[in-house]
Amino acid sequence: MGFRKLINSKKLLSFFAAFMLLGTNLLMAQTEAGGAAAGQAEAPKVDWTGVAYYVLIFFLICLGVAIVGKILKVYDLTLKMQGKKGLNWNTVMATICIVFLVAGLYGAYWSFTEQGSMTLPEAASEHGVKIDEMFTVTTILTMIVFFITQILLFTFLFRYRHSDKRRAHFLPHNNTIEKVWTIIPAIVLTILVVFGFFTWQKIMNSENLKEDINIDVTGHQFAWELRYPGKDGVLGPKDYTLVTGTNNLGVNFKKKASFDDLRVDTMYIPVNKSIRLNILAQDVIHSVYMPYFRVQLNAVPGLPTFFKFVPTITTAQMRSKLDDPKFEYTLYCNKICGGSHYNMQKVVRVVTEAEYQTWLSRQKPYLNDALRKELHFASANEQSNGSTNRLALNN
Ligand SMILES: [Cu+2]
Repeated sequence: MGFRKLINSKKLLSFFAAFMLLGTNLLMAQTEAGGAAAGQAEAPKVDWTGVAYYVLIFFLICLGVAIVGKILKVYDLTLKMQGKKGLNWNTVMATICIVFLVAGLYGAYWSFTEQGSMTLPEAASEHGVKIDEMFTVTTILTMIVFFITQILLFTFLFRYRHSDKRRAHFLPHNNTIEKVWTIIPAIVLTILVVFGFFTWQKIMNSENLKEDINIDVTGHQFAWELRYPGKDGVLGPKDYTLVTGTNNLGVNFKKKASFDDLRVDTMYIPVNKSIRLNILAQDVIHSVYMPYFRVQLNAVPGLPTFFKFVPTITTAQMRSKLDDPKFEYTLYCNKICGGSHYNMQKVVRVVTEAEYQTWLSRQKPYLNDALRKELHFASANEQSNGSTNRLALNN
């Protein structure tokens, strides 16, 4: 069979489409099950023997359908040879439609129960709960429409199958029907969009408050750099022309606010406090993604963005909720930003205020000895003697 013939074959194409649909569904369900069994830390494994088994079942079902079709065809021919009327293929097709409806509705139910938990984990932030509510309302509404339309479509196909005794009614145009199916979806969609708009405005239109904890998150190929303000609570300014191997964020140390800034490895954040992430990128577009907090915002070079959120569940509480002592919140990059993109992960720990303060007091300043040397600053000893501002600004 030539290639052109192959891709023009409707049977082959529909077979392939059905196979891909079922295959991806099964693979996703298995990956999820594997991941749940292996725990969060290990990569989910795909059980290929299981997949082969399901592929075989799929082929057997197809074979079964083909055999039933052939038997019906032979039965039809036998009836005709005996001078009888033969099979009513319209009734056969209409019955298949009902079978398809029942199987399809069960498939939708199966997909929800097997893969529903894969959508998003429990929200661990204030605005996350609101986002989830919006998702739930939208899903419920669309599912109601889905079930009603599918049931009507296939039942009508069955009920009004061709019959020699009945004439079809020709309906060229009906304004009432047009109005109903234009106005009702328009109202529903407007309500959804308006509620979405208010929720979005509430999340994004957040004022900057003094008590916000400012954290600088800078993405570069391939890591996230975290910078916390020191005792003054203010992050020092940055300038890309100051970027060097040691000062890889380009912090401007001519400004006093920069002196006590801290460079940290793990993002510690206190529970129930407002966190402001200042999101930056140094090379290509990255994206800050923290699924548990429903936080995702692009990190665009030259275009600083920020996102404010309030974490509500500590890491310890989430560990006991999930019954997983190794659980960690994670900050990912979810833009495919290059070869080692997967490396862009940071552990995020939500802790109590007291734990946060203890951790903060142990962090090292960004301005380390190597940086002092590079910038020709006064030595570390002199610094601790109180000569903080005695700088040789000749860099
Ligand atoms: Cu990235």
